[in-house]
Amino acid sequence: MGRTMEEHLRFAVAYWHTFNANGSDPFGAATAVRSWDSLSPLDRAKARVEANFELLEKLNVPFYAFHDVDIAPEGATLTETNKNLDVIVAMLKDYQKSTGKKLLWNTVNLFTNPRYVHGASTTNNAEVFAYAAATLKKGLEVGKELGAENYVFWGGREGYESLLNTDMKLELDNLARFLHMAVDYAKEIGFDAQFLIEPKPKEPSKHQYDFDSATAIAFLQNYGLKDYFKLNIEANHATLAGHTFEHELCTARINGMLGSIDANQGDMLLGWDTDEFPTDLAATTLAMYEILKNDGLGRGGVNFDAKVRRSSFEDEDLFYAHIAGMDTYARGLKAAAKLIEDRVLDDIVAKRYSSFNEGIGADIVSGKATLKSLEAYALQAKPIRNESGRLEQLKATLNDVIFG
Ligand code: GLO
Ligand code: NI
Ligand code: NI
Ligand code: NI
Repeated sequence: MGRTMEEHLRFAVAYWHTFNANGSDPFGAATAVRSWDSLSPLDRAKARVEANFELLEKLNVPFYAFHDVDIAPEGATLTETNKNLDVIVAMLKDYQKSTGKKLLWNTVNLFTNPRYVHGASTTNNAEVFAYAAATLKKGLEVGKELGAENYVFWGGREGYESLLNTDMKLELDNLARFLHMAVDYAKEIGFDAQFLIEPKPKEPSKHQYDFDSATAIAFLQNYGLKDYFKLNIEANHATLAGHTFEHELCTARINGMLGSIDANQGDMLLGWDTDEFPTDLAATTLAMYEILKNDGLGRGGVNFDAKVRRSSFEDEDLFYAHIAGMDTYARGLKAAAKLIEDRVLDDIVAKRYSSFNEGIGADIVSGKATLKSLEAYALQAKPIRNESGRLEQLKATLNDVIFG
């Protein structure tokens, strides 16, 4: 609380969904035509840098985010790939300096290249692990060079298809080793970004190791990594896991692990990560409610991990999409602030749990109660009548606050 809307809504544009996405899907070719389509890969990458900063400038968005492969073409060897990266990173650095735009987070793509067919750090092949580690090392160096405020680990193919041929224990141990190496190297080179794990279930592997917030938190805790990471929660990943966005945010928040968000929304009728721009005001209100309860996202932000539909392929659509997304979050923030200010939910929640404030309830909360003392209480208790949850009242009030 006490922050400006800009401080609460540190918007970021996702490089991979703006200029790298072109409307292709498994059944259809690209629909978007770009001015750089006929250029060589490196020249195309340079043209995209210019377009990226033009978009940030015109939208008045302060941050952007990318994977290594979004900004520069992969070469035939690691050396060549790193050389391409150096050229583009130098260019991005100049643009950051002259425009004041910043990098919310970067990451490396450890899922598209066929070498990652069985995963990256959770692969069965030690050579693939080594290549992924070398790629991660470069990603951390790039992040440091560009002053990234966060660094994201989405476990693209960190999961498995079948237990019949999988050593789950070794794969999880290796994932932890990989993350420990990242923590150590970041310390070594003085890269002080907040590390973020982005949980996601089901896609692309059948069993993703970072299924949801609770699973990721338990993993980090088991392997002594909890102090070095927070979570980047994506709305569409939450719904794929069978949760609401606010459930995932709340789980992260109450564990002190809420770091940043990937803002988008899924489609109720489609069972995959459709990455639509957020336009559901009730959903952004409840999300911003959790974020305000968290006292904001700190160094994190609101990254639009969202793409325009393939039937909307004019350059202009990119602007409308981001504007709609930002408006939906700004209105959600206002409504959430009002919910807190008027104690709409807080009062009812406090009343619902008030029995824990005194008597036997206070004994339970303080740890004084035992099964024996509780039995003694229950033996002489009168018939119990529970408090009403007041859910219908809350829903009516919520509509009022959101829609006026
Ligand atoms: C995929 C993820 C992905 C991540 C980002 C980090 O579903 O949402 O887009 O946000 O790429 O790798
Ligand atoms: Ni994402
Ligand atoms: Ni996603
Ligand atoms: Ni997504």
